Amino acid sequence: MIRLFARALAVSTLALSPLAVSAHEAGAKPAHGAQANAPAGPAVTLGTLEISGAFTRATLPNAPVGGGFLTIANTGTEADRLVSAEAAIAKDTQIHEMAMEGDVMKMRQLADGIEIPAGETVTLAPGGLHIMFMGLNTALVEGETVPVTLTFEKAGSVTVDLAIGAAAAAAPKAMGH
Ligand SMILES: [Cu+2]
Repeated sequence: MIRLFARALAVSTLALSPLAVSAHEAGAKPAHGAQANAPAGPAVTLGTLEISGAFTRATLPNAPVGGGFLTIANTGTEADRLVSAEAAIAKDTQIHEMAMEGDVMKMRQLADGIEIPAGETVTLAPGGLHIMFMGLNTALVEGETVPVTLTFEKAGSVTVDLAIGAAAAAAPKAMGH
């Protein structure tokens, strides 16, 4: 068992660029119980969208990338779409997903963004959908917050404060709802 697990880790590490591994390492590990829950930024309402549980993780001073996580509930009767994200902390902010391709965990940019179906809730969380900060200008310090502007196809734009949790923080407890 242990040997199989070690091999799976090695394979997934190879499949990702070295930059990506540092940001996603904790999310890709199944050792969920060992992680502390992250604090969450204040919930924000934009039209029929409710955005909550926004957090990111502390990084080392020269870390090249970081991930942003939050929950978007669409209480309306029409689908919307998260089309882009912007943050001053990074040279480029993208929308990504991590997914298994065969036995390998891979990350890719979602050029069309993420659909938020009517009446549904979409969660961006470690190991799955996420906002990716490429080329961090600054270290992310636990206890501080990071403003990120989200743009939706119909609802427009809103700025959300991501609470910075511990380096290996799991999703805030409230995200399970
Ligand atoms: Cu990513």
